[in-house]
Amino acid sequence: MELYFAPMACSIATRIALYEMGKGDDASFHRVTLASKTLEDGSDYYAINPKGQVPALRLDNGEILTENAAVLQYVADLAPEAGLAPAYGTMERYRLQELLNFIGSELHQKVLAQIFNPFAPAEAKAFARDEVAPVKFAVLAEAVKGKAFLIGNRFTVADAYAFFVLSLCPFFGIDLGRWPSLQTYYEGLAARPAVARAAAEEMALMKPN
Ligand SMILES: N[C@@H](CCC(=O)N[C@@H](CS)C(=O)NCC(=O)O)C(=O)O
Repeated sequence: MELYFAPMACSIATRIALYEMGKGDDASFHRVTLASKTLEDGSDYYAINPKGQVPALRLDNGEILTENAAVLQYVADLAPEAGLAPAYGTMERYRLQELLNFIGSELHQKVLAQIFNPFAPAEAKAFARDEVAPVKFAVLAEAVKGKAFLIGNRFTVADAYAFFVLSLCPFFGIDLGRWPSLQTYYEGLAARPAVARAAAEEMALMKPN
């Protein structure tokens, strides 16, 4: 299994999932430079993933799987005993899919990706930060009120994806302090050894040599 990632991009959720499951050593990690769509050897990343985005996961049979919601569930299902995704066919599994889609489409793409996009006009960024974010993040804040995890009392891949989104907020002008439940939830996730390890490793890759 090979994970194509960019440091501190949403692909960190898959790294976190692998570490949580104790399967970090079963994967190799290939760094992608998203600006140039190249790998470290200079080769064309579009040849791996025509979408030019991370994450992409090369499975042991050579197939490439993309899209966070699919990649995270695939990885979680490699070790069901780790509990990173509720069992297929259960209502909780649909809740997981509901959350992965909400985090991906509403928080990641409609808010963070807009603020991050260097080509987005200032008005679009301000709208995402000041109008959309408060409404969408309030939903997540409500979902974790008095809880350490989004689903039941176990860490799932939805928490891994939420960690990515929340970790960017302070850099994108979104103050988590306005939602105490989100702040507490985020701090709890950040303190998990697997999450802290993934974040430390990827932060180190962002430092200029
Ligand atoms: N729909 C994709 C979106 C993934 C995504 O937005 N990845 C970002 C990094 S966090 C990316 O690769 N951006 C570069 C680009 O879109 O060209 C998914 O859910 O996996």
